[in-house]
Amino acid sequence: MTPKPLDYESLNENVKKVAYAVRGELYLRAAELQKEGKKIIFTNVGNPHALGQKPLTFPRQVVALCQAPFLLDDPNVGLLFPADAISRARHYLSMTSGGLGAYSDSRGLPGIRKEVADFIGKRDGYPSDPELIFLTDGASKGVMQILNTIIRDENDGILVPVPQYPLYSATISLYGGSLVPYFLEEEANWGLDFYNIRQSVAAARSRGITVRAMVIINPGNPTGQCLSEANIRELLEFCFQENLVLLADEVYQQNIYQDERPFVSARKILFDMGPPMSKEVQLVSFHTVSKGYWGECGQRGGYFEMTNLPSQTVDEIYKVASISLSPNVPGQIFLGLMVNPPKPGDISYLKFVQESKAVLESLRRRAQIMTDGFNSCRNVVCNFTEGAMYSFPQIRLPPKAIEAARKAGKAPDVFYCLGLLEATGISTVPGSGFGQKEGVLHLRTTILPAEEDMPAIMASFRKFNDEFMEQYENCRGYSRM
Ligand code: DCS
Repeated sequence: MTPKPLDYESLNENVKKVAYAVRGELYLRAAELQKEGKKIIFTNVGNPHALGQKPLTFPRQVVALCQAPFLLDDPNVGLLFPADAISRARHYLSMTSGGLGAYSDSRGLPGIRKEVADFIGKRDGYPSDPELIFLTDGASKGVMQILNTIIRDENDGILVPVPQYPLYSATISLYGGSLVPYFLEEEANWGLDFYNIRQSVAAARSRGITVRAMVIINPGNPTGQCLSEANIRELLEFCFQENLVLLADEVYQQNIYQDERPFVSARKILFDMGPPMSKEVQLVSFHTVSKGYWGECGQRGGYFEMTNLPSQTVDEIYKVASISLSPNVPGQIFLGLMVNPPKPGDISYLKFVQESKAVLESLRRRAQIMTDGFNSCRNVVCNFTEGAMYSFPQIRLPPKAIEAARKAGKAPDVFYCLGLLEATGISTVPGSGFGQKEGVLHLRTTILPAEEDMPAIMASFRKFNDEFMEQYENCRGYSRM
């Protein structure tokens, strides 16, 4: 019988090929266990509010007023909302043509794109052009749109760090391109090794792949490293020499937990380098309201900024964005608030600073508790989470555990993570979901559980790990060569 168009066997093969581990087998099992009444600690997704982080007051006040503009006409509005929230809500509403219920321009509201440009200009010390900034439903949609614009067929290659956040591998599969991996060096704190990157490019070229773009995630997901300025400079030189567009995923730019390497954008370093590079290297940078001390994942606000792209290309990207009509408008307002928060002297300033600092300082302490906790466990080693929201410990499994996994028909890291989930309710993502060197096993957890729950979570992890190692350990050594 001829299959129908939406029968599984006749689907687009690219759709079937997509793998996205953050909501994969482990997540599905965790959801099942939760339904059966087991308490699950969802550390598989960087979703801060789901783990109890409270929203910042000021942005929610502004968006509440934008959503319910009749409150602005209520004589008691001043009793419920501070004057700066009221005036900011009026400011954003005046940018729309009909409030939050109306589509905006497909690139986003011009007034908010201007606020983003001001933020970038101030951050980098080089002015930014709002015409080259597009607002998106979270950074994901921007990344997908740019990859779609770059990938022509399976011979187009995208250099992606390994381990990587699977948005990249999944989207490259979906659009039918080729992922060209470059390994981050765990022993060098997940830094870049250009010898190895050049080898990856040469190997891809020998297979007939045209390498067209390079992705960096800084600070890293799942690896948590903050790249040094020197590393980024070298990376930009590499893109210049090899004619690659750099896709700079900088969504964790506020999440920094060490003082030696503050966040510096790829764009700033590119402009610092001056011509010819500053005029030649094509760069697209991504940011979001989902991370930082905002953690407003559900609002779906993000942007990308394009540097050195010709106007004809920008027009094509605009045309494709127009197919979806408009990014969601409340998300755009969150983005406006993120790039233009209360200033010293504003009524809401002190409260805003207090709330945002408390989130970041707690994340910094949690990063330390987690790293120390993992490093105190048998057969576990873990680099310090310098930034972002994750810990990515290496788990050295005894050969007997690997054998048991093989018998169970599971990858060894999946086997370990499933055991952890069943025993403790801690829902993690196996390292294989992000890519890892052959025979070296990891898991990823977020550092997001509430600080007061952290010691108990780490104790429960340690207990599981001790028992697991006890069960499978023998004298023949570990999985790592
Ligand atoms: N880029 C990176 C590196 C990310 O980690 C994420 C989300 C995104 C982009 C997309 O974010 P938004 O679309 O929400 O802006 N990180 C996922 C993760 O690893 N866990 O949770 C979400």
